Amino acid sequence: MMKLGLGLYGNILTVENFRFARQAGATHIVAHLTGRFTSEKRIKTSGSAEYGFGYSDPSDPVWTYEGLRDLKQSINNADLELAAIENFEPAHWYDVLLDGPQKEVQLEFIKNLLHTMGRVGIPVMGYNFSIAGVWGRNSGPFARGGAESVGFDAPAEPPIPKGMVWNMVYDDEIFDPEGKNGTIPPFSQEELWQRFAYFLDTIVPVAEEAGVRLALHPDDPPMPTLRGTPRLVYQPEHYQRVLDIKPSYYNGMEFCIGTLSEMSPAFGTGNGDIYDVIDRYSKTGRICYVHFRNVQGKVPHYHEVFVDEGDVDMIEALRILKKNNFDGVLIPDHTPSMSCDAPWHAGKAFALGFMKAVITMLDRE
Ligand SMILES: [Mn+2]
Repeated sequence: MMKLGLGLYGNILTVENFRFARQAGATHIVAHLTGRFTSEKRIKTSGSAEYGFGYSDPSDPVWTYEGLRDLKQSINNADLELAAIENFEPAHWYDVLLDGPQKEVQLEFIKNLLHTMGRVGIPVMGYNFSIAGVWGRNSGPFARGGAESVGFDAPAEPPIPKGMVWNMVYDDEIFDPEGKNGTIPPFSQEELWQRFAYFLDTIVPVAEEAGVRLALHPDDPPMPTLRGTPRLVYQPEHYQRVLDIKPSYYNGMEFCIGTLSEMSPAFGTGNGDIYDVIDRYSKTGRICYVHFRNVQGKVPHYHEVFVDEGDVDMIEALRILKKNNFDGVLIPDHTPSMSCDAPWHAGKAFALGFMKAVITMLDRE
């Protein structure tokens, strides 16, 4: 049976929001932990678009055994399960992505983290093996009724300044928004796949030992390159390559229907049929959990919209997942903000209500 979850970012992982999730019918939480720590450095680097999603602080105590244990406990206390953590802190693994001098030390950190998650009982680690990360989106009244949402419209792509990866600053000393201290040099797609294969070779055996599944999110937005750096999974067939590198239950997917729908056949060999893609990958048993999101358009021009007004028939998407016995967690991904006193909550509640109704309907059929 498919399970309903809600993704919550670090600073909104509150008891009140756990109750909100429960009230909307969710049984699971996905905790997005990066950049949640409000240190002095974070304050210094926030407030400017060039700093992207802000400062990634390696010393956030949530990444310790006690931190993760207490997080899980507070979620369990609200009668919810912690389904997954989402995303490594960029400050913890930038040289794994960049193939830099701290790579081996950082891989050791990740191994320890997975063991810690195993001890605490957190079954999934969602991540995104990406240099540019989520970047370049604009926002506007793109969804029904003029609801505020995000989109992508082929922006100019300045190179990434040193000290930044995944759209977050990890080194305040060298980061300069204008790139005066240098930018990340160009490298090839194959080089990126080599870095990724090395990561999987090193980490998947540890994930198996720890009982924690690795769940890779595709590149959002799924452009072949972004800011002069290659992207790993920007076509549906790239997921197959990910699965084949390490054929293990513990090497899985954070299956983002929105991002998959944004993928353009113009950049690959697929036919662009999202239902084929959902069918093919849900048959593998390697989907750890689903990002449930709908869009209009494909890269390099698309808008994120409400779940029931995008290009994908989301009822059909759920029907295919059920047919293939997917029994994991689905969370609403980004949702349009609705015009009221609680724009974020209303957007999530709308998506959760839709999902709950369709899942219930399919269970009855
Ligand atoms: Mn997503």
